[in-house]
Amino acid sequence: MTITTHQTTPYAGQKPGTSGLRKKVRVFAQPGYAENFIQAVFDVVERAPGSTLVIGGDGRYHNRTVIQQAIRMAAANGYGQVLVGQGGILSTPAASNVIRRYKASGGLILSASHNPGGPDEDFGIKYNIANGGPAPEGVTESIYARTQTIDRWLAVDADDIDLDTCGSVDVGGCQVSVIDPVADYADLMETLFDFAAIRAAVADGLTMAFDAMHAVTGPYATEILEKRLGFAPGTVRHGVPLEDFGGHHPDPNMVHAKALFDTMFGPDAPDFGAASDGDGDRNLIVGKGRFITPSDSLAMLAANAHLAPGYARGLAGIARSMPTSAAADRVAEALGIPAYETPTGWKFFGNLLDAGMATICGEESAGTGSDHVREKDGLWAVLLWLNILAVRKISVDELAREHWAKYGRNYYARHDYEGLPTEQADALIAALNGKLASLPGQSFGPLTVAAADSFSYLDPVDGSTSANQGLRVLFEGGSRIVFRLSGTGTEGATLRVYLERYEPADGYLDRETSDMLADLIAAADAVAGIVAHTGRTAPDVIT
Ligand code: VG1
Ligand code: CO
Repeated sequence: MTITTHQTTPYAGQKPGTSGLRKKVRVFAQPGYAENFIQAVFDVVERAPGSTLVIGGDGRYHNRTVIQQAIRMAAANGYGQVLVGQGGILSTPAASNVIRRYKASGGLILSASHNPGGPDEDFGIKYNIANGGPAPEGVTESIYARTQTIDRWLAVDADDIDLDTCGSVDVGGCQVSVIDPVADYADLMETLFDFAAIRAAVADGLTMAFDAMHAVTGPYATEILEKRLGFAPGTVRHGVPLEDFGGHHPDPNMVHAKALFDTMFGPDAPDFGAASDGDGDRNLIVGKGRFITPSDSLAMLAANAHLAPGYARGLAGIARSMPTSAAADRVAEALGIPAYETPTGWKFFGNLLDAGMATICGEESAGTGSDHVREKDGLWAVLLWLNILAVRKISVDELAREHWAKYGRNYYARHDYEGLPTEQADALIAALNGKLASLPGQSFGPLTVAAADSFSYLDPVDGSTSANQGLRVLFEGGSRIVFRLSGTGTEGATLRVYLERYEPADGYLDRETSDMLADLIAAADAVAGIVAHTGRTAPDVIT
C-alpha cells in the first residue's frame, strides 16, 4: 500500500488545554488541521514499531471523519494494530480500559466532553499514554511544540472502513479491529462491585433514573443498569448517543440536567438519580430530594468504598484537585491515609495512581475515579454509590446526613462567568495576582484573609512543577475562594470562582448552600472586582 506524504504548514494555537485540544468543529474541519495535530502526536510520543493504538470518541459530530483519517495515518506511521470502538464510540473511561487491557502504546480520544456538539459547536482530540491516562504536561508540551514546526503528514491511500461492524480488516499492513465498546468495560465493573447485592436491592424495590444526555454513556448504562443489574426498562433516559446531544450541553449539572433534578425533587422521585457527560467520565449524583456535591460525593465514596469488593482491601490514599473541597481530606485523616492536592485536570492523578500512592481521586467538576483505569469514570461512581446503598440499606439523604454529622460539612459552590472577553478575564486575574501578597490580614465583611497564593504543584513522583494553577484566598476558620480560568472552552474565557465554607459537625449541617456562602460570594467580588472587571453582576452557571 502506498504511503502518501502530504505537505502542510503549521496552524497557530494547537495547544492542548486542561483536557486535550478543543476547538470549534469549523476550526477542526480546516484542511490538514486534525491531521497536523495527529501527526504531531505520532511524531513525538513513545511507541515501539508495530504498537497498538486505540481510537474512540464520544459520538459527536465530525467523529467519524477524523477517525477514518486517523486510521489511515496510524497505518502510515507504523502502528501494527488499531482498536476502534464500534460506531467510533468509546467512552473516555472505556478507552482508558482498552488501552490498558490490550497493552496499547496509547490512544486518541475524540471528544470535547461536556461541551456542546454539532456543526457549529465543539470538537476535541486528546492523547492518552500507555497507562491509559491523559498525556502528562511534558508530553502535551512536546506535541504542541511539534505542531508549530510540522511540515508534512503521512497517510496510506485506503478507503474508509466499516465502523459499524465488529471485526478486523487490513489497512495498509495495519490490522484495524472494530471492537464492542461496552463489553470489556462492563466486565471490569463486575470485578469491582457487588452486582449480586445491587440486583437484590433492585428486586427489593430500589429504583433509579439515569440521564445519559444523548451522549456516550447510553449504551453502557443500558447494558449495565438495565440488563445486568435489572433496573426497569426506561431507567436510562436519553440513552441513544446523538451527534449533537439532542441540541443540549451534555454537562451533568443543575442547569443542563434540569429534567433529572425536577424528577428527583418531584413527588414521584426514584431512590437514586444520576447522569453523565458527553464522554462518560463525569457523574452527577442526586438522591430523592438531596443533591450531593461532587466534592461531597468523593468524600462519601472514599469513606464507604471498603463495602465494594474491589476496594475491600482499603485505600492507599485519596487525591483531589485543588479547587475541590477539603471534605475528602477529613475522610483521609480519619482513615489514617494520605490526602493529595493536585492541579485541575485528571492528568495530574496519573503518577499518584501508577505509584500506588492514591486509590480514589476526584474533582469538584463531577469527576471521580480510581486506580481501575486512568481516567475519571462516571458510571464507576454511580455503581459505587449503588453498591454502598445496597449494602448499607439507607437512602442517599440518610447517608449524607450521617457523613456530615461525623465529619462536618463543606458547603460548596462554583460560580462560572462564561464567554468573557479574554482581555477582561486576564486583567482580572493579573490584578488579583498582583495584590495577593497584600491580602493577609485584610477583612471582607466578617471574613479575614489568613493567606493568599497562586497554587503551584510539585509532583511527588516525578519531581515536575506546575505553576499558576489557580489563585487561592484562604480565610481564617477554613473558608476559601479559588479563582481560575477554564482551560476547556473554545470561545472567549470562562472565569471559575470556587467557594467553600467548612461547618463543623456540631454546626449548621442542613442549611441552604447559597445562604451559607453569602459572605464568601460578597467577598469574592470585593477581592477580585468581578463586577468592575467584567460588568457581570451574576454568574451564568452555578454548580
Ligand atoms: C474542566 C474541569 C476540570 C476537568 C476538565 C475536563 O476544566 O474544571 O476539573 O478535569 O474540565 O473534564 P476547566 O479547565 O474548564 O476548568 V471533561 O469531563 O470536560 O474532559
Ligand atoms: Co468529560
